[in-house]
Amino acid sequence: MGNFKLTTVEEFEAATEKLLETGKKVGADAWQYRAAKQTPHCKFGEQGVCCRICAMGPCRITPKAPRGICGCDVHGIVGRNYLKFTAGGAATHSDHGREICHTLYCAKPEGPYKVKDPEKLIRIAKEWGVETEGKDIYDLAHEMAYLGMSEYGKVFGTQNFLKRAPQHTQEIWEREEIAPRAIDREVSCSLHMSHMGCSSLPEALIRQSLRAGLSDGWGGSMAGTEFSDVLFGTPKPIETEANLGVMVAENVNIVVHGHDPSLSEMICEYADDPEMIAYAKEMGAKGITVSGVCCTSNEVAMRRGIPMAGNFLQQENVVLTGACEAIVVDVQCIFPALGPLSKCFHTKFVTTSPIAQMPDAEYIRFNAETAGENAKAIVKMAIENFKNRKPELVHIPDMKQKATVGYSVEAIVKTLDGVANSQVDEMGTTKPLLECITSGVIRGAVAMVGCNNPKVRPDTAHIELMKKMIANDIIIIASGCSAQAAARAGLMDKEAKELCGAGLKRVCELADIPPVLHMGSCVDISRMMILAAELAKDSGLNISQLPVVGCAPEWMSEKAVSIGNYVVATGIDTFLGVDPYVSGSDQIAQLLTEGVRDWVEAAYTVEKDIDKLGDAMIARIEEKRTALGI
Ligand code: MSK
Repeated sequence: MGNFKLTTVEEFEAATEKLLETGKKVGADAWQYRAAKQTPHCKFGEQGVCCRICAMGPCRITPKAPRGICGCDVHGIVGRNYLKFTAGGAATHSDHGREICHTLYCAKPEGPYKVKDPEKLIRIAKEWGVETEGKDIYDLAHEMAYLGMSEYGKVFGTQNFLKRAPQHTQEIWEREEIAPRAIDREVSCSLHMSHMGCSSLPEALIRQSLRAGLSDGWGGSMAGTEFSDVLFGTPKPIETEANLGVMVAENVNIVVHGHDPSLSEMICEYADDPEMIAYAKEMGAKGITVSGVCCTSNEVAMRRGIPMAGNFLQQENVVLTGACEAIVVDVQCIFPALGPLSKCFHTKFVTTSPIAQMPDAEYIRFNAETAGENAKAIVKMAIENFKNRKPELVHIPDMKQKATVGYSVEAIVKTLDGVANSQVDEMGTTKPLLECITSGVIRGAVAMVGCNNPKVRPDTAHIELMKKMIANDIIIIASGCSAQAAARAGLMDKEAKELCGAGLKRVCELADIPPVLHMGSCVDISRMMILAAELAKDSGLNISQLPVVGCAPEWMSEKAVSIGNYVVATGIDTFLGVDPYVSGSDQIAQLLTEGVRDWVEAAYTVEKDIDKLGDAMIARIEEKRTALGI
């Protein structure tokens, strides 16, 4: 095993403690203190039984008051809240996808945005029935971008990407009337249905929750992923590092945070510019280090090997190092706390999107047409801020791990197929992976996704569950903050094969992969759907028969609920470690954990005990194997 050693959660926590001490010296607030002040949480909110969708209330359901003023019962209230939550998540991911389509629409041969994967663009165009022969690649890019944006408001029909699903899955979606139509329509329809005086029937509300989720996973998120690959390149395995120790004390540190690679790609581009590096040296630094937080970090790690400083609950820590010249954000999962926190240090908190504007920030509006100038201005601002550091506050925890990232579906297929030069216009085959699964060398796969949540000891659930799975020969594909937890712990180091059961260890050695495969950001959970679809098609099985489950043990955002809905609606059992505010209605809880199985062949399991959650996932995988006789 050489010098390989996982970084433990205790070590993460010790590093955080030290940073919080720095914070105390400058009067900084932190999520740890705010979480303590916010607990215990409101029970009505936790159970989902508070209704404030009209101005007659707010109403909250108790044994003495079993109905709201309009007469809605607890099941209608919990169901409507769940649907609204889903709509928020679907809208968010999908709007990200729309922005990416717009960036593609602005792509030009002279840049700053170019088409980096023309083969993938042609492949998608053919799928969508668009003529590609003899077309200039930029004309095709603009045509596809326009069509991509049209998916959001298409008048008739369902999402183009649904055809990627196996026939059986498509039939389920049609039969159950959950095949998503226009993406915006599903979000809009969800808000309509959950308006005062519309749906209060649990089945109708949950059915629409699945449909809105599908409009995200097989619509907006898939557009975000696929067209990001066209623009910035389809990820391939690449080496990087993870944890706060990737920040370099002698350098100008720029931290990118958020989700949309249109911004972070440009920041990386200009931070690499010799003119900017020379300027940084002139200002007294040795160079420029860009690192990332949250999903934007996953995006640039997968394509450029940019190191990952941390995940969701580490975002304040990067500022607390005292060595962050600028934290540059776009959209989603950004703490408004970064504004006041940055004021305690020299850090510039730079917001860039009209979608995510916050107090105490420097707002540099970023858009695709002026991306180059905007990125240059931000990098320059960070460099000029280096001289304002307070050396006595600088402390970067000396901890980082090696990670191999960049496992897109294309990369997984190519790596496991061992075909170095497979045809670029084809997906290739998942048969080698299937053989590993059917022979039992690998027992199954878990898609580990989602955030951190102060309700769960941060990262523990992700890391402990992954360790348990790989020890049981279950391979992990990971995305979002779950992927970063794995990378920071060392589970994406190829040496982590030593923690695997004999079967998975052998596969890791033969294919030269880590046991936890980094599949990207939150929108990239659409990659997992494509992988499941390909596995089903190549095996002749239904997706729900595959020994594959999804898991979000520390989730917190609306997006995560939307994701959960599309993963379940795709036929994949999904395991949650945090309750989605539905415990107040036994009918809604029953539907989500059992009832939807009759519609889509999968359902949720909610279990807060991490050990039991892991056991339940293994049991489900083994159940599916037994049913297949393998
Ligand atoms: S960033 S949604 S905290 S995974 Fe995509 Fe992480 Fe969750 Fe945000």
